[in-house]
Amino acid sequence: MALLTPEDLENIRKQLEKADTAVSKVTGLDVKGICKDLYGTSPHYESVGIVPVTSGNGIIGNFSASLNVIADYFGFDSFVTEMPDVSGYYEAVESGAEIILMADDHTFLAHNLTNGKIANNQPCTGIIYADIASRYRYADSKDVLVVGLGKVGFPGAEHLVNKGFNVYGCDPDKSLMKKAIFKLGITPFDLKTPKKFSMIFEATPCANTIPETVLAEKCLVSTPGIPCGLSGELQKKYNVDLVMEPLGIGTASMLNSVL
Ligand code: NAD
Ligand code: 2YG
Ligand code: MG
Repeated sequence: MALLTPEDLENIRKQLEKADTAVSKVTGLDVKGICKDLYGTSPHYESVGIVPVTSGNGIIGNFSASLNVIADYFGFDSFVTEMPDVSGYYEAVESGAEIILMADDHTFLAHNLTNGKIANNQPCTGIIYADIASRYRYADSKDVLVVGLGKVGFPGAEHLVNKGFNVYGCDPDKSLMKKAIFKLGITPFDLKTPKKFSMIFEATPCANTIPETVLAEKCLVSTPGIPCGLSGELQKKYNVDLVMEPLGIGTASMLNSVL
């Protein structure tokens, strides 16, 4: 799995504000409003304990500090423990955390200790970015393209199917394609087909995954993928509205889903 870098997370508050403004502009709701609609929840300063984790590739600079900024931005009352790992977990619980937020190289979770609910970042990220795509104000049909059907993309595609959209999907991984076709009923899409979309949800770890042929003039690309799958050149040429941000939107989705 591609891991975040400290550089990805520089000025996270600014990145988040910019993305939140973009979400409001293209959907009419900010990220908080979308979470409320998705999960029926609103934060009321619940205490969130953020535990740094040293296993595997270890601590990512700016990761815990960014989660602290993000949780506060969305209306939680968060803190980062001084100790990492098991000692940090103990410290968080002893300090009154209601929700634990922590990640190793494979799993980034939110666990609400008061109601037992637990969330995984990948599906929560897929669901909220797909939801944002589906709310595009200037959409000209119910067709939505999903590029990448992995751990983030698949649950996003599932969410779009459940919402009644016509979901077209692609992934070079044949077994994932099969699963999406048979379990979700998506329409397989070859990126070389000249069909234009006004809503695109992209969830791959690759650059330049979105070719010119699928971009309608004035469309939305909603993508958690790092690096961005849409080139700056194509964004300009097709007047594309872009929602992308490295950590905050997915974290908001996780935290709200466990309230
Ligand atoms: P994954 O490896 O499970 O899935 C990625 C999928 O993309 C794979 O199935 C792969 O075959 C497919 N893919 C690669 N190139 C493609 C192409 N050209 N066209 C179509 N499909 C292609 O990864 P994941 O866990 O789903 O994560 C996807 C991306 O989202 C990563 O960059 C990850 O770092 C990022 N992510 C971001 C956030 C956030 O908050 N912004 C949160 C979680 C994950
Ligand atoms: O506590 C720490 O600093 C580290 N153990 C955090 C490790 C996080 C690893 N995960 C990732 O980099 C991401 N792929 C998942 C985070 C979701 C936002 N992109
Ligand atoms: Mg995010």
